[in-house]
Amino acid sequence: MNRRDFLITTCAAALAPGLTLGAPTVDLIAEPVRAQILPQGEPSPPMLGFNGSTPGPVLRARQGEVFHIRFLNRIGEGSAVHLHGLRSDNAMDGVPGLTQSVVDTDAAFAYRVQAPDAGTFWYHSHNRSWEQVAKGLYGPLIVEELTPPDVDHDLVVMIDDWRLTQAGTLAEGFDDMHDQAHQGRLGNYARALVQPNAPVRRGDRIRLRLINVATDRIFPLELEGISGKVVALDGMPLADSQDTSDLILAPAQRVDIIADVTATDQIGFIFPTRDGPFHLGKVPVAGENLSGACQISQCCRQKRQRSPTWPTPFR
Ligand SMILES: [Cu+2]
Repeated sequence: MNRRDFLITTCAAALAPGLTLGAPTVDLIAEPVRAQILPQGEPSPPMLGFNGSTPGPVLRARQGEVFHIRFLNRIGEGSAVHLHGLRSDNAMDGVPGLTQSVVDTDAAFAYRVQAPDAGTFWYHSHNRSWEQVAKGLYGPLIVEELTPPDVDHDLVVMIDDWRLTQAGTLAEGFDDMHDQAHQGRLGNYARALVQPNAPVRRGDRIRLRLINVATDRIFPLELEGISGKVVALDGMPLADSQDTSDLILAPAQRVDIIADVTATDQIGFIFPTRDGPFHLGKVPVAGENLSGACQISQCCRQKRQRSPTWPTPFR
């Protein structure tokens, strides 16, 4: 993270709209894309994505439901889709050379999955992943509880870093031996991408689904503007919720938080660095939820029936 990166003001960036899984089959098309990971007005480098964007669309399934994904590979080399963290039939786990053959370019593969567990997962290429994931072949996979916790917003937050050139394109050299000897490729620019990209209100209760999709970077993370608890880690519910301080997300890790919005302007996702706090992204806050605000100020007009304890969201 250099000084120039630190000084770049992050702007709100959206993930692609969601796709509901189930019947009928959903098409997931891996293809070259251009991505505005830098602020508006800066270059949008050529990358890889699903259905026209990186990250790919938020895939949402219901716990226990069977869903079908038709993967179409148009990236110009072999690939496959791994459903990270999800218990599934081995043949549907998307790991070329282990659970299936690589899907050649212009070929397709049909995934049929039944998701036994609710939680926050993600999908990504599992072929030459140090390059294909670093170029953007990933997206969120959400399995919703049959009775989801009572929240006003369910927000997916994907955190990544990229190694960019001064011209704002992705640096080449993915097979660099120096990187591989040092456990992988660290980026020099990082962001948190939020979906949906819409304001919340002070007093709203939100669920945050944080996903670290970086191939190599461990993110310590500070959250501004909310008060709540960690309720699940890596798609697994916690028997006892935990504080949201001292969060650390290693590559591929997920953290689910249920919290009330205390800020009046924005929720901030802060990456503390030796050079100071780096603002990865934000959720704008506009207006006030008076029923929700009583969770904070104990003064309420239209008190909503809500559990006084932090709900455990799974099973
Ligand atoms: Cu994975």
